[in-house]
Amino acid sequence: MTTHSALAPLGLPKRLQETLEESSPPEAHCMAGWVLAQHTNRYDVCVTHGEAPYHCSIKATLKKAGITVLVGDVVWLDDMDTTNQTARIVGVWPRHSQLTRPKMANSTHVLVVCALTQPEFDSEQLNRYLIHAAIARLHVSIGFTKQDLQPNDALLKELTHLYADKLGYPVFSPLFDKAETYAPIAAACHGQVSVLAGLSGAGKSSLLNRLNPQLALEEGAVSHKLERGQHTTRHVALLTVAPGIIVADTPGFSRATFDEALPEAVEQAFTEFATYRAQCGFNNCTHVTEENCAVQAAAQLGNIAPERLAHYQRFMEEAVEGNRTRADISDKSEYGQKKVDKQGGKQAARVRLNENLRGQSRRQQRQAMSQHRNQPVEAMDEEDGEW
Ligand SMILES: Nc1nc2c(ncn2[C@@H]2O[C@H](COP(=O)(O)OP(=O)(O)OP(=O)(O)O)[C@@H](O)[C@H]2O)c(=O)[nH]1
Ligand SMILES: [Mg+2]
Ligand SMILES: [Zn+2]
Repeated sequence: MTTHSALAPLGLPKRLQETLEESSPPEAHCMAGWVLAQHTNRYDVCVTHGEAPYHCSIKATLKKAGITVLVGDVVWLDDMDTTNQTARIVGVWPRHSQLTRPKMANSTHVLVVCALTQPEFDSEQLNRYLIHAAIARLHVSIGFTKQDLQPNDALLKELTHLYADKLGYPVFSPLFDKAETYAPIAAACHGQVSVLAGLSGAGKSSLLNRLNPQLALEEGAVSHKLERGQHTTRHVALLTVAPGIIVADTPGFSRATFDEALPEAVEQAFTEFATYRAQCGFNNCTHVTEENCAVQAAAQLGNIAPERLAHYQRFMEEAVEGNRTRADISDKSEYGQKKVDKQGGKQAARVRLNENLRGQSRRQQRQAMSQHRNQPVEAMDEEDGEW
């Protein structure tokens, strides 16, 4: 048995499995493991499918170098103590994907869980999760929960029309008391490494409990007064829900901003703009204040949902502002400003991106590149306080 073949039955994403098979450990005795859960500075790492995970710390030099470990990472383990089931993470494999909201490495699919009520339906939050997933280039589906608590189904119809019929997302709306209505969600998650995203109280853990009651994940009541969940799930954890169905339950969160995203990545993630952007007056139009903007015109005619355009403009503002304030961006002054060219004509805001790295934030790009070269990277913020 090789150091990593024991992980195969776990269901690692295929591309990651292939990378592992081509790789060799830093020391011959190191074992590969998959990070299943994070508890502040401790990680549960699975080395052999079906066996208890190792409780792991991170090697100090990795920490010093600012290398982060996320749930979903494949890591090299050293100092394995089989009596106490502990080990030390001494290396992290380059990620095939990285989602910042929620934080997760190597997932392939995001299931956005969105309540129609309790907590109150919030289309901006929904779009925030969808756009974050699109920027990370992951498959995305939407699960609308609590339709049994919603007195009429007009909202669900309207949402299905927009998100499924017009935007093409797989949309699920299971009935809480009918377990069989959750089967299409199981089918969508099969063969993927999925991660749930949604507000606290949206019904993420309950959805997994419906898929497999044996998981017995804790569910929290939604406060009627505040219409808010109680942050019942505290940590990201990868769970085998059924054979071939691996899903990360995550803590609910609302602060899914775009200050770390690249403006062009935000623009590209609104796929409904694709038909129109070529007809904009400026070939680098940002669809915010420019004249002769075909995207804004399409929204006025109702061909693009006006609310989606409004959300796009808000997200774009966050991305532009985030880029502007980052010291390491040389062309920051070009974002979000109208420029005048040599002939005196107006030119729209310029948004530049390295084609190969489009879709990732600069920090993610640096981390990915540095990990490939085994070089230190800038530490990522620890945002655990939010959860
Ligand atoms: N009636 C009804 N209740 C639901 C539905 N989905 C979830 N709930 C309830 O909503 C509450 C919150 O559900 P959770 O699964 O804990 O929500 P969560 O998204 O995991 O929340 P956090 O862990 O705080 O992020 C629980 O009391 C669930 O039983 C649904 O479709 N219908
Ligand atoms: Mg939960
Ligand atoms: Zn435009």
